[in-house]
Amino acid sequence: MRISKKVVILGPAGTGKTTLKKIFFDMVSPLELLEKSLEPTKGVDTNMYSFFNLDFAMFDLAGQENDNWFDKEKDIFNNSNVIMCVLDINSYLKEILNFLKALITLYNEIKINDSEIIVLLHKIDLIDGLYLQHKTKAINEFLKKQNKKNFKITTHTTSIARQFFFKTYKIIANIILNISDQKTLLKSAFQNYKNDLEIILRYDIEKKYDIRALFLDLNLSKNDAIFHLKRLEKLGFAKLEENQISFRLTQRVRFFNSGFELNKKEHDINKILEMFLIFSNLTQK
Ligand SMILES: Nc1nc2c(ncn2[C@@H]2O[C@H](COP(=O)(O)OP(=O)(O)OP(=O)(O)O)[C@@H](O)[C@H]2O)c(=O)[nH]1
Ligand SMILES: [Mg+2]
Repeated sequence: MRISKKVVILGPAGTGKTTLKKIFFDMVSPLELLEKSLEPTKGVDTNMYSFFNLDFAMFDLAGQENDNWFDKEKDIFNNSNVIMCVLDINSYLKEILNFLKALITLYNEIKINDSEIIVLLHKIDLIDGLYLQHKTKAINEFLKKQNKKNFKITTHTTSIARQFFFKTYKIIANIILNISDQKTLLKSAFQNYKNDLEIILRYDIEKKYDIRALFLDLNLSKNDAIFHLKRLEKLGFAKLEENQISFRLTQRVRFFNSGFELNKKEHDINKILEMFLIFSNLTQK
């Protein structure tokens, strides 16, 4: 049986909502989006995705039209299951708290029954670590006080910059997993992503390799090599070229690897393979 869900992304203008969606749901290159900004969203951008037996619609709202979303157009939140609120952690604390207050008021007013709120405190690459800690703590304490009805509200700190990309990748993977209600994925299913991880750790970025390298280095037959590379292509990590005789790893690998290298010891390899499984099964419809 298929299940359907609705996710609404909102937040003040320019906080990074569309960027996050494009990078993690549409696999667009983070480098591209850091270098060249997107146009501000107008109205609402809607995309449909599937993930195993889940179909979900994402409504990406224009920050410039928040007055409308909180008032005349609040029907947009009807039947939503997840409200993803993206805030720029570099904004004034007062502005952040006011936005959250308005959101909680709206939530209580229109009783978005089953919906949970996920707050992303975004652009942490632009803030000093200690200041980030203080600000996050203040926001969490504020939410605890405001949330008298105890609905589900969680906060995460995120960024698309290289040093935080891996951390954010993991957060978004968990969000997708939670939306789908598939709490744990079968271990056997992600074990076969070991080769994919091996490939992105082994080769240099943007250098062209013959796919026969995968036979020599990892003992993969031509068909298996193409299978793994196609999967990496879907994840945005590789590009097959010249009629599938050569490949290159993309800049996205550099973003992914930076965070990975930083905390290698802490990482549970199974968690990483599970992340690959999650994003490989996310498809835009
Ligand atoms: N430094 C930094 N910049 C970011 C990050 N994420 C997004 N940006 C930048 O933030 C700017 C705004 O991004 P958008 O995704 O268009 O913002 P939005 O929230 O969709 O804005 P509206 O559509 O107007 O509501 C762009 O210039 C992005 O490159 C981040 O993690 N760090
Ligand atoms: Mg936008």
